Amino acid sequence: MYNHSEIEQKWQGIWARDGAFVARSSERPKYYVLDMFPYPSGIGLHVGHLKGYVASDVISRYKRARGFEVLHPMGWDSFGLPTERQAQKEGIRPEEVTRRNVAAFRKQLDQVGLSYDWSRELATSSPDYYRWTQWIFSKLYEKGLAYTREMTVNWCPAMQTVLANEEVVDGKYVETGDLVERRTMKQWMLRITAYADRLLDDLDLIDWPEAIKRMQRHWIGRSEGAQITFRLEGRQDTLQVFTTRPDTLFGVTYMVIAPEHALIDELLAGAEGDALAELRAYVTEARNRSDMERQERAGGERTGVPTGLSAINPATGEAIPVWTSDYVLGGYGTGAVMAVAAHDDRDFAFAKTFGLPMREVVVAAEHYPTPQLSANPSAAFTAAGRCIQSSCDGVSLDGLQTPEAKQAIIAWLEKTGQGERQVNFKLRDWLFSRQRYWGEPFPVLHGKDGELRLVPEDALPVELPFVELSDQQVVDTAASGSEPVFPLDKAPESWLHVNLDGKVYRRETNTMPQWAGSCWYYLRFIDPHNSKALCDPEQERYWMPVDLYVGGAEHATLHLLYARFWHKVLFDLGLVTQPEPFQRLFTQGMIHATSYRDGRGKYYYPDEVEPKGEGFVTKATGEEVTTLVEKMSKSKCNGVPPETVIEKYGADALRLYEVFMGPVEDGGHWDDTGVRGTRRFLERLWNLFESQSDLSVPLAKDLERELHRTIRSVTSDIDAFHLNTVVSHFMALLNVAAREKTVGRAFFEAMARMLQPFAPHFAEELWAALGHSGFVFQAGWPEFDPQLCEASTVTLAVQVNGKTRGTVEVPKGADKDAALALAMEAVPRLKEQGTPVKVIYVPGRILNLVIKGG
Ligand code: ANZ
Repeated sequence: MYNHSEIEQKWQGIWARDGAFVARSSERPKYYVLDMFPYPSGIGLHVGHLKGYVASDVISRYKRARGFEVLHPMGWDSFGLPTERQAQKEGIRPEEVTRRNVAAFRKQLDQVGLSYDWSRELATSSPDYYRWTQWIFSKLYEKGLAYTREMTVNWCPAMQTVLANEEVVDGKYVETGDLVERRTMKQWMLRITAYADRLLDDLDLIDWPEAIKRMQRHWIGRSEGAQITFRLEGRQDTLQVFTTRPDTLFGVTYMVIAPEHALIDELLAGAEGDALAELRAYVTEARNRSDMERQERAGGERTGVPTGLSAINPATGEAIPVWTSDYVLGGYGTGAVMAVAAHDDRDFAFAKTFGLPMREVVVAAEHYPTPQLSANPSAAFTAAGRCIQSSCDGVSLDGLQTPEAKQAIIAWLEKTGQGERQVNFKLRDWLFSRQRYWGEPFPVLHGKDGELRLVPEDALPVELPFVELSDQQVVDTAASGSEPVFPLDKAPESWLHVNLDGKVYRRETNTMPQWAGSCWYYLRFIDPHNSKALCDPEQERYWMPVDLYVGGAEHATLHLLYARFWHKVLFDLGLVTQPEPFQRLFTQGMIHATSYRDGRGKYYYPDEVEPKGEGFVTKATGEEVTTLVEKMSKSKCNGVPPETVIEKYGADALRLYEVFMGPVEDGGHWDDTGVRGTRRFLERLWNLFESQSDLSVPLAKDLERELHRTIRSVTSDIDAFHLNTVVSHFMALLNVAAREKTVGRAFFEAMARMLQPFAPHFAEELWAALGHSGFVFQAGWPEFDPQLCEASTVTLAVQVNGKTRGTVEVPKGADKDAALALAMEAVPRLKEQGTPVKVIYVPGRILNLVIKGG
């Protein structure tokens, strides 16, 4: 009987005792497999989280068996808001919450038999680690890539912190529904935009899913166009716009500026009484909406008001009105657009709403030169085409195709000093400060005179000071007009004030966002205990880049872009030798599971419901519940904790099921009966082994062939990352073996070696039972013999005058005469019928004989 608990605990103990998975740089080729390290939350892991961890472990173990030096580390992304909230709720310190959650996560992971090198464990919240996060920040600052700026930010009074744009919908914090205000505050920014081009171009160097690359390209959002200057009527200053369609300049009939535009502040400041009351009211309201919301609304109803200003179209000399509307974003381009209602959807909708004029200046190439112009078009023509109505004294675009027209007008604008070619990016600089306690302090000092200076390198880390739990919240003093007081503002004086070179400085009291620690952890894993450098250059050369990075697709733009940015900065500093950190990326799909919900939206655990009729009812009240298939999560009561599965079926059965369920990138549907299936497979294999009395027998031909074929397909499937099909190959092979009376050791040895990445405890136990000392993962990967994979004979159907009379085994590649001779011998009473007058032979399939009177 296969006793999984005993066997699994035994091998986990031995692996740990022997440091079996400790990685060392050597002469051998390396392979670095990295999981996105978890945030140790209080909720713990469910089986859905394990899918990626199991997949990366399979690859790590496989690569070790193939002779690679494998680095497969694990650690904790342990700074962050949820821990802080948990600490507040329970009245214990965040350090304590972190310790507890890390211990719980570690226990969960250990039970799964993952082959991590725990000697390299790290946590982003430990001073040894964040010392180097601060050090990298210092380098960013020295290079001018970190700066402070007054910013309009999303301030959530309930959470007492600034939120990212992505976290705000309809003016509320998505997680809690709390109202969010727009506020101006001084913030730390990182100049990621300086790397926009390289972040875009270098995507070509890496082997990532196309979908993720596309998201990054979109996020970076490079667009080519022109900046054009419009004179303002009766004023000295001008209005700059960024446009991707300078070829439509003759079609500009009005202008729109963002409610944040500096011109508006100027107008309002100069207005007497309530002269511009309507404008003032509009911009006050619009500025309180986040960019996200404003872009989403762009599809719907238009709002806006005229500013009273007029601009001059540089091509036509016409005076056109300047409006303000929230569809123009303050932070993109110049915060102003030249509106071409006939050729831009947003401008079209705006013009329709407010009855503004349109002028068509581009037509589809097939309608040129005899376009059908309509005074009242029903939609904007946004495609490329050819220009019409686009001539003035200095330049004519008429008849030109869109790309040529763009070049021509830019050349004219540049010649006349009215504009220039320009590339713009959607990417914004990264808002890098948070007003929280549980994060990295900035290594920055402020002098009374406004001097800003870095904490000297030998004084790093700047440790997070002790602040009473009750003081770890922001005190919002906005009502009284003063700045809010951050948690670190309440640190002891001895921390807050620093005497340096005879001058007194006050420490920066913002903290870094949670993204900071995860920007470079893959480098620290290479050399985690180095106290002189963030990692040793020689180790870096050996281990980098990460060969395989596995994690959730939700990190497509933020973490994966931030980490690439820091890496490139380190590259420019000569601290790393690779331009990109993660050579190959694999994203894991979500695991779904059945959930049960009643009419009021309350969820039930599977053991709280029972089947009735077609559906399910609650055991407690008999009320009907709806069954749904949803993403596995604690809140839906459908999260399956790994420990219950492991206790019942074992970690190996769980691991096999995790990969069997579906392709890593697709996720899959969790179903308990599936684990029972993989468990039964292991039991059958074990029982087959135990039932053998003599392992020295050679393998039956069929089994030998199937074994070699299995090794071949398992090897190529793992190489292609098709892990789910591997388990089916194992099962099919076992079925063939089970048909034999005796099965020799060659089968079990190959099975142990192939199963090792998937069901490692089982494989070690089998390997030891076969009399081997040493680990199976060190025994190498089984080889297949291509010749043994091939069947040596084929079966032909033998027909006489079209009727099947029997079959014959012939060697593969037998010619017509050989096949005929063999058929004559094999098929009863064929010889007696005489020589065929005709023989039709389809190799591998049919031998048809035409026999007179047959
Ligand atoms: C005139 C025009 C005519 C435009 C036309 C488009 C089509 P990307 O960079 O691809 O997003 N735009 C510029 N700044 C803006 C801002 N701050 N807020 C909202 N919209 C802005 O597109 C750039 C285009 O978006 C620019 O080209 C501008 O409209 C608009 F037939 O200018 B276009």
